[in-house]
Amino acid sequence: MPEHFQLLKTDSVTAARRGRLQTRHGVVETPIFMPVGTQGTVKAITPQHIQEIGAQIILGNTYHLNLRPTSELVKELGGLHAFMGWEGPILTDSGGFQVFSLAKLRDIREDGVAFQSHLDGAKLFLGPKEVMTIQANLGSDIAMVLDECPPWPCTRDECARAVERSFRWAKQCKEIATDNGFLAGGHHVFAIAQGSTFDDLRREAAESLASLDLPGYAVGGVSVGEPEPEMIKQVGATTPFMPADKPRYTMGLGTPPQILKMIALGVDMFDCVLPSRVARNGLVFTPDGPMNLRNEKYRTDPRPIAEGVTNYTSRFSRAYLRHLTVAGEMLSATLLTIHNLQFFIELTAQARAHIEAGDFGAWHRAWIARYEAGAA
Ligand code: PRF
Repeated sequence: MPEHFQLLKTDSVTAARRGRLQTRHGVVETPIFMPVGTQGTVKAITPQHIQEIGAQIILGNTYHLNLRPTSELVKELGGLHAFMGWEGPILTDSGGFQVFSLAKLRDIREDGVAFQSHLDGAKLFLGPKEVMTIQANLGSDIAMVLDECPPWPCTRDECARAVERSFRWAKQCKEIATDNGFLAGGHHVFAIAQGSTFDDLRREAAESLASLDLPGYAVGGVSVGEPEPEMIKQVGATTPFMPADKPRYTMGLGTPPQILKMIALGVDMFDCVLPSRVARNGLVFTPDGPMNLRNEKYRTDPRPIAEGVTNYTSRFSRAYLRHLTVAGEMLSATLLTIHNLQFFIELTAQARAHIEAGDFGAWHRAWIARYEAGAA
């Protein structure tokens, strides 16, 4: 058992796991939802709120932070934790995926990705060396390797090439993180298994990456446009071949039911912009499905967002929150972000409690049934 990750319990009915991950900035109890802080801020809330909603770890992003303000400046100012005033663990994505989705004129080569900044068109390049140096400059607790996420749908040949290249890049990232003392300093590096919709390529990706013996492993290339059953199938085709004694992370997922289904497949870590992004548009999550506060029917509603859901925002009425949202007040974004992120974080806390209690299987099915009945 590696000393940075303890597997405390595995569910007997599903593949759900209860674990504990040690980082340089503290312990993360898994399964866990991680709020996204792409630009060195979880949009609309302060680090004090991040702590108060129960977040144990947040995300940052190589692509964005290196374009602006640059990782060199962040390093000069003491690293990302000091720069943004967050003392807990930070996981950073490597940037390749954001190049594919944001940058102009990208060119994937064997040594990395050449692209033009979406901000000013500057010609830039990210290879294994660059992404590991940037993440070391940021002082990331968990750095992701550079990977190639093939589009959905893609041909088997395209996908096989992306899997092979992602393996080579992962291996180079590990070598760089070994040579520059990043791994020895207690920072973690996680590899990313691609493979699109091809089960055998997913297995090959997971098994070959496992041989690198890295501190953690991620499932990449899911939730890129494929239908939900396909997404769940892809995660289920990957997790059985990932090392059981290392943390597992699916990148960029999902809705509350999707998160519970992934936990049942043995995933430990999640991040998604969904709760914070839709909060800025007046959409909030409840145990009975999502709720659009802009709806006229809440104009005079004195009740909190959801009975039985207690957080800072629950002291305000639906009517007040609707008013703030319709009036375009900034406080709406803050209050609804607090509600949604705490909802996702508490969902994973409940999952942890039910894995410990031994009734996760029945609990997660009932939770999803109620949510979907309300959403219908
Ligand atoms: N790779 C990386 N980051 C990601 C993804 C990926 O495949 C995804 C896909 N769901 C989101 N973020 N490096």
